[in-house]
Amino acid sequence: GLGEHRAKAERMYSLMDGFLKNDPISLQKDILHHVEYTVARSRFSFDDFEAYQALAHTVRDRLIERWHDTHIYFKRTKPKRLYFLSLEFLMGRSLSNSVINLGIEDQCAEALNQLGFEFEVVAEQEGDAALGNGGLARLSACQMDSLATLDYPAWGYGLRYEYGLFRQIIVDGFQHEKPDYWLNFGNPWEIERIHVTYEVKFYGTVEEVEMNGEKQKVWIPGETVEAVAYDNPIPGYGTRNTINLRLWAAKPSSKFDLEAYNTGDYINSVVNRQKAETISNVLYPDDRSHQGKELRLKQQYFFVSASLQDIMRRFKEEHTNFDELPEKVALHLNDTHPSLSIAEVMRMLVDEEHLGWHKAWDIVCKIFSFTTHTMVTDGEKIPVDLLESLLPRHLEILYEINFNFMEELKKRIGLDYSRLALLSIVEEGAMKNIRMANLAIVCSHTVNGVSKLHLEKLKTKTFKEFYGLYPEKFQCKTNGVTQRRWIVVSNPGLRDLISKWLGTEAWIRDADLLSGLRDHLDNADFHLEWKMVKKVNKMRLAEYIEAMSGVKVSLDAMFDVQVKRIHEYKRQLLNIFGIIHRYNCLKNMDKDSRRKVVPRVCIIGGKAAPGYEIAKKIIKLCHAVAEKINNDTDIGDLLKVVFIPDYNVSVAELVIPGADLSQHLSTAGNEASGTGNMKFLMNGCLLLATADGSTVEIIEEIGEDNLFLFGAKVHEVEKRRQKRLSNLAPLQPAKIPLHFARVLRMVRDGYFGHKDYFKSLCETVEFGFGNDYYLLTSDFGSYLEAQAAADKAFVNQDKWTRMSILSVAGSGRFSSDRTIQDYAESTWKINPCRCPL
Ligand code: RUG
Repeated sequence: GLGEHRAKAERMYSLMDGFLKNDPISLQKDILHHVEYTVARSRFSFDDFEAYQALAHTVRDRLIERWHDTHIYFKRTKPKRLYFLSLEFLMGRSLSNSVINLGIEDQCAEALNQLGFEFEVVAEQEGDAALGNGGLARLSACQMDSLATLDYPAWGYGLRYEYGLFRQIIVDGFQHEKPDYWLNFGNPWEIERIHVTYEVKFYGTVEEVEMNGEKQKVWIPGETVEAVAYDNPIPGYGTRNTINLRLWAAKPSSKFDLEAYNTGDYINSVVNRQKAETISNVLYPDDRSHQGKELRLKQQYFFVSASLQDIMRRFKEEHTNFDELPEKVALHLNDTHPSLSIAEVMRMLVDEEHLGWHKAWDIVCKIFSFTTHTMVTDGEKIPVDLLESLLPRHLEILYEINFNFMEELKKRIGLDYSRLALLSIVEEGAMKNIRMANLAIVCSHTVNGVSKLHLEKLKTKTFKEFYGLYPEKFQCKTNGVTQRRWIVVSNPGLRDLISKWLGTEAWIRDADLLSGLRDHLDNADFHLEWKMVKKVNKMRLAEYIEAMSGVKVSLDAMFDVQVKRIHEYKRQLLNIFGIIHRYNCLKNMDKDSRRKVVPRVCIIGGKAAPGYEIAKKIIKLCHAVAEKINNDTDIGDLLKVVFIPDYNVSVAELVIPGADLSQHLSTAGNEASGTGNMKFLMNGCLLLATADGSTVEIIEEIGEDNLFLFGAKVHEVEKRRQKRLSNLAPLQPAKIPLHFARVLRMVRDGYFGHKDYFKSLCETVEFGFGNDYYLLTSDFGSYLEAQAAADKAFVNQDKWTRMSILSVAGSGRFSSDRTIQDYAESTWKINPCRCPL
């Protein structure tokens, strides 16, 4: 009985010698143990990489301990749980983040030191886990950190791609993509759960059978694949809570295809089985469109099906009645990618649990919430014929959901067919599609935008019709980033400085406390230390730049950075045109004027989706311009241009703290939120930006005077586009700003070489061709003015430092802790569940 169980537990506990200890000696012992028995190297001879592996396993042991305790505690207390479904997580490196969140960074550093290693060097050995494209995926990672830190009973679910986001190689200025087989050297941060597997089915037919006197639909699948769980512990900061990110990998089903084997087609049947593994092989490298690809749909369903089987199993272990599901389970759709979950839960409840349709639908509508991350109106769609073959039962369910929705709508709005067509989940036409966003909105109790501006656009444009129907569903959850990763891990100098002047480290859990920095705004010592921290970070970045590109840069120059995915709407081209203009100005200056110029290092980095030709041309142009300018001895240190290859999370951790100025140039109304702006803000870097996405809210916090704002506002953008289009004849050359025309002509006429190659790039901003959809022409003047204002401010270092301090002091609102708390309270309705020590 119970006594026996307790006695057994106590004996096991005494055998285990209590919890693992975190003093430097115990850590050293554990590191050496792992060198010898996990890495299988001699403890008398191991290198930095092996030291990393051994330390990672040492930390992992501690993570597992807390992770077990957290799960036992959750199991015992049975709180309502959040399941965060996302097809992408950009976790980056784990070592530094883990030791900081576990509170053992000094002890680990000392342990390594005594063994003759340096923590920073050892940590550098780790590769990035890049299971995502960009903003959305890194946001998921930040939010997992906040969920753990704030003690929420949450799990993340995603896919364990074997090839993460491609590695960007630059050859002769052109982007090439190399596969990122990130698991080559093993991954100590995951735990393979060979016993946690689920069958995921595809294809086949649907049949109707009689069951207990009632007609019932039965799906007879044609292919079965196995999903295996890989668990990734996510430690909170300042808490024992360590939550789980469960990623699924595809394996061939363990069931034999007996017929194929028996007919002697052994080789082919093994090859076919092996094909199953391809489902989770590779991440799609485009963050904007995945339309109509069968493998992508397979990935989505594979992930959805495995996650929901796991979630339902856990629910059924603890509860007996599905009526309790909404009180115990919150399912969050991170963008439309996991929206098939809706059809899958309906299928499970109706076909497998035999609940009536209406009861199942009632439950489903209470458990889902949805966040959209895009400004694009024409969202994700799945072709009906693809669904019909891959998931025939789900298609039927989607049709039924839509039929009921349309019937309900007709009662509400009458037979207004054009409105009905807009709202329908099924898009009619030559190619019939399922509109994933419409599905998610109809079924979710909450539809979240990722900034105020984004929500406004959702309400007034993208989902205007839906907003009219369900105004209460639409909410704003402005994005945030975790200060643990973006200050504590990446900028230790700033961390120490902030803690010293605030007299506390409490801001690491409560970012609002950063506002206390304003109290020292005029303190000369504080200014001095602040500038020193930036200088050290700039040195680090300068060394990296030299190592990567061979370009030597001056630390006195303003480090001006634009790092993000390459997209026309993000307007890296505007930046490059600005650089060319600056170069022209310098060339025309006399010696005296040149002496007054603020030297600049213009740093650009980012990946272009492999099939996105114009984005790839932007990268090439950046290199061509850099080559010209950097080799012009007449210009010297006054202007340098650097492209940082293979921009990823760990590169960001180096670049962001070293930046003086950062550029966020999206044409207003195109960036749903942006999170890079928040990371730079937290690192005391001034922003040069348009009033787009979350920048509008940054302005609310720090005031217009503390950043360099430019460009058309959202309400002006549409007018300018209309005006431009009404000029049916190509715009008169006289109407194109002179500076812009000159820069464009230089590129078009081959001043930077590759005249033919850049032709189509130039045409994107030319009238009569691409028509300058993103309004570079009309924003160029105000962009140059903002740049001039930045130069002017930089000359006055006192003013600049004040602006920098005010940026960090105003960044508290952009912590993902604030976002997550808001989601927890108003959307998911979950409570903290803190595991006791
Ligand atoms: O482009 C958006 C960013 O504006 C946003 O900050 C980020 C996180 O919400 O998500 C990005 N995003 C959007 N990434 N993928 C998509 C496609 O839906």
